[in-house]
Amino acid sequence: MARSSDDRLITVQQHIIEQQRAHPTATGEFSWLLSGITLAACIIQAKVRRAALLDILGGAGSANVHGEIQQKLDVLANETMERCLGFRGNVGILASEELDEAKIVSSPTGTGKYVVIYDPLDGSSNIDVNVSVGTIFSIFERITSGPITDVKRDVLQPGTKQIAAGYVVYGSSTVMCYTTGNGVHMFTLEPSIGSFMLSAENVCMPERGKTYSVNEANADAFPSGIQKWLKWAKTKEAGPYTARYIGSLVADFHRTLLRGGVFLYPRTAKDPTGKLRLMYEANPIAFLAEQAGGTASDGTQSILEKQPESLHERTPLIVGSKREVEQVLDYLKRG
Ligand code: P6P
Repeated sequence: MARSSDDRLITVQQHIIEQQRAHPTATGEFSWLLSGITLAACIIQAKVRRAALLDILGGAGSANVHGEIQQKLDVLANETMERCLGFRGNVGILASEELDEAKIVSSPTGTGKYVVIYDPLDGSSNIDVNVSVGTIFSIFERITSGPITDVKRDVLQPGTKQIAAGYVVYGSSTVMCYTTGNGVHMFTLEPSIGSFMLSAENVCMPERGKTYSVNEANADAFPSGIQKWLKWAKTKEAGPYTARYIGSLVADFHRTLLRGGVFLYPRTAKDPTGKLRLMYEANPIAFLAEQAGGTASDGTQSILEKQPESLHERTPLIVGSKREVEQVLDYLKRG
């Protein structure tokens, strides 16, 4: 994994502009959009870090579209993302885990060409026990032009059409990881100046790992191929693997991206189509995984190839090093 040299103090904004140069057709307005996300991340992390002191832990007394109790920080993070992205002028549609429907962003300069779909604070149920949480985002260009009349057409695009994706993990440090289809790059927040500084460029996921990450409490409902792979992974012949499961997608994937191995959230008795959402969890994670040399599947097809039917649809997710994911898929094929 290439690392930035100490003498190259590069902020995420500088890096995005450099990335734009690699895309001759791109305009600076994409950098302007991504800087809205970094601003939101700075605001959210400041609240997450002091949550217990601000009386913003716990439930907000409301439920989201999935019937899940919204944490106060879910609502705050969602409002922050809307405020930071809604006035950039080039965002036409915002869609969030916390909003029932996608939202058309009206702007004085007409209708923005970008669609931003995000989970403002994934893993929020872990906040009260100080476990890492994260913000996940996926960016598309609208298919239609001019006034927005067909939101579904602009939003429900397959993951292969993403022009950028990333996450911010609020962990022992705050790290932003993004791709525009030209490699995966990581930036660590320097709190003293409020800037995300380049900390890892062109991140490559190891070909294989020694860790699997799954909530084995649900194992009885897993497809038999996955149960058999997990049984094999515990054998001496396999290595054996070690198990790591944080229960926060961004944290579990961040480790998988850096160390290799496989993260699995298969269908379960409670979530027969999988728990994780395609548009703002699986798709951005899959884009990053593939850009880093890994891969992501729902067990039968590539995550990025899936044609979404609805904004909040769920999917099984198997993501990580090529070797492990392909092995799991092979076990699934054999049943
Ligand atoms: P479980 C968090 O609630 C989340 O959506 C993901 O961040 C995480 O990977 C998953 O759910 C954990 O689910 O059922 O293992 O608690």
